[in-house]
Amino acid sequence: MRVFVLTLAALVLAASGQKHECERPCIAGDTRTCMYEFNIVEYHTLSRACYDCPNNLADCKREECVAADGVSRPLLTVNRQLPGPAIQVCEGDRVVVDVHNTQFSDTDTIHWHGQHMRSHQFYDGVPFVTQCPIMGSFRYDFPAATPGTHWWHSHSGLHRAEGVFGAFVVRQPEDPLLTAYEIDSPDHVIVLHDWMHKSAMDKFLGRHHSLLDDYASGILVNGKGRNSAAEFEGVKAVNTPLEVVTVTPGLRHRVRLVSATSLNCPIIVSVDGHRLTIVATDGAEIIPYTTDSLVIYSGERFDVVLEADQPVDNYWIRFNGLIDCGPFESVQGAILRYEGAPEEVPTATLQYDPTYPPGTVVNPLNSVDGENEVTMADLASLSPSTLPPEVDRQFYLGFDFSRVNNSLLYNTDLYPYNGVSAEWQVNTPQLNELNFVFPSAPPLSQPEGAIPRLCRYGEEVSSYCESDFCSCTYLLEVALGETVELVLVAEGQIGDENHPYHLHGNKFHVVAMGKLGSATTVQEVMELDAAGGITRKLQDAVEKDTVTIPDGGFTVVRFAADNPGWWLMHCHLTFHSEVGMAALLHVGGVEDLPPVPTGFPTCGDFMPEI
Ligand SMILES: *[C@@H]1O[C@H](CO)[C@@H](O)[C@H](O)[C@H]1NC(C)=O
Ligand SMILES: [Cu+2]
Repeated sequence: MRVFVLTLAALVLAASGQKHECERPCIAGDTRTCMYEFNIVEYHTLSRACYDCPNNLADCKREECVAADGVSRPLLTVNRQLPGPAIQVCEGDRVVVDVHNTQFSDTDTIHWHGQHMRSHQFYDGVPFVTQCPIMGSFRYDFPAATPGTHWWHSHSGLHRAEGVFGAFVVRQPEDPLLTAYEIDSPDHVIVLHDWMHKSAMDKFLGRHHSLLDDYASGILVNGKGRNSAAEFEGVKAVNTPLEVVTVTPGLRHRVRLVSATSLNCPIIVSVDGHRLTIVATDGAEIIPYTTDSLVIYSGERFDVVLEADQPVDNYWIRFNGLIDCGPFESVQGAILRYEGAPEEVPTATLQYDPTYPPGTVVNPLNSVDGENEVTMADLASLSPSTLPPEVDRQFYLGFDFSRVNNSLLYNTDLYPYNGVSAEWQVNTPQLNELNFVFPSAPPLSQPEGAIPRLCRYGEEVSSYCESDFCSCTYLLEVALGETVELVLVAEGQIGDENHPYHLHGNKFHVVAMGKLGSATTVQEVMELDAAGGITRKLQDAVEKDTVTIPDGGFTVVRFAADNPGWWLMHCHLTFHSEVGMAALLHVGGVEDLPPVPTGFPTCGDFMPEI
């Protein structure tokens, strides 16, 4: 069995042309140093690299041609690719990525979403938290320690939304899921992205100054797809290439899904004529669960096994977007092509459908106990675990929009929130009624520097408020080794939005998920909890690093804070996290950390006395 798998994987590798030497079948004892060059470059879709694309489809597939969905727009890329280069390595490999920033005036950092950077805290890639933003070049150097399906992305401003992201897969020589599939091809990694037909900065500023919506114009699958918003835009969609996933009849294939969405675009994933067996999420194995569809939120990953047990043909893999992907009916298709099927598009129609396909749905949007609905708190981890009944520390974190005089948007003297008409009022995403501000120097690598606007969980913050708008570097402090529980509440007082929560440096167990109504408050959830109304799943709870919080409800997560450092936690929607729906988890002290690497760049304010 084992030999069979390796041979197949080797064949797949050979068939797909030039690959990085580290993209290989994993064998115990064979660990390597894997080097990558990431040039961050400002770029454009349909550039001269595309020659006569989209008129000539073959031209769209040329190297450095970013065809996307055939709409012309500026973007930011790594190596003129969308998505950027995939890193596919084996557990224990040393990953060295040289990031060269060639932007005219912007800086960058890259976060390795899913790697916990244990003993390599300095490479987590959060500007002003773990490092200074990169001006020139920076070498990331860390072991591929957490196996599974992960991804990397820019953590600076809106750069992820502009195109700086890619897959990061860590395979294992002894895969605990080995009996669940026959094929695990590097080509079966699917990175999903919501796509705008303007630069993300245009959209962000337009939205924040009430001049534009914040809706997506479509979904791309590994950077490919057709323009599903053409009708809304009054144009004719051009013919751009679709992603093709080729499968071998009769075999089971491990397909790795990554959501790199930036707006709030939960995506329903389903495959015509096939069910999906979920075997892992965010790199952690689960007891396989077979479903008809699943919903994937920004930052999440799902590994699914797809059995090619249907007649040889072409089938749609469907991606239907919700919330911000709803108004312009964002739908995308990839072709599931059986070997031997004609090189054609499936005959079934592909049109937007925001309802779940018949049968079960895993990870449904803003619902926890509907019929045929299975949440992350319902599934079970493949590796058994029993959590202690008590925790050392508990934090309540409320996510919501607030009607406040956010100083980025309003001027209390000239145009306060309540002084403009309703259509000019925009609400501010906040965490515990605060907006997170980054320190001016990274506390991890410059521990001697003070954090100017530091505020701690549970402490008075009024000194950081102007009018009704409060902003500070919000800190949750825990001692090394303490067990922590986070009660994440999506209050939902305004709108019907969920928030995908992401914690750096750790996985957590999803021990409860619930919904109180279309809106709730932290207070209400606390009372429910005090009355014994929130049962924790302490046995075999699924481990994740990104999880949705249902609107008007809560998600409870637990973990052992055994990784010292400064870890950002935030809503994974770019437009929310970038205005401060975030906080910092500080675990342990400076004595628990490795020494700052020699020559590590420094930064900070320059404000001499006068
Ligand atoms: C905003 O500022 C104005 C002017 O100071 C004040 O009247 C108002 O209460 C504040 N808050 C909101 C939500 O408008
Ligand atoms: Cu959010």
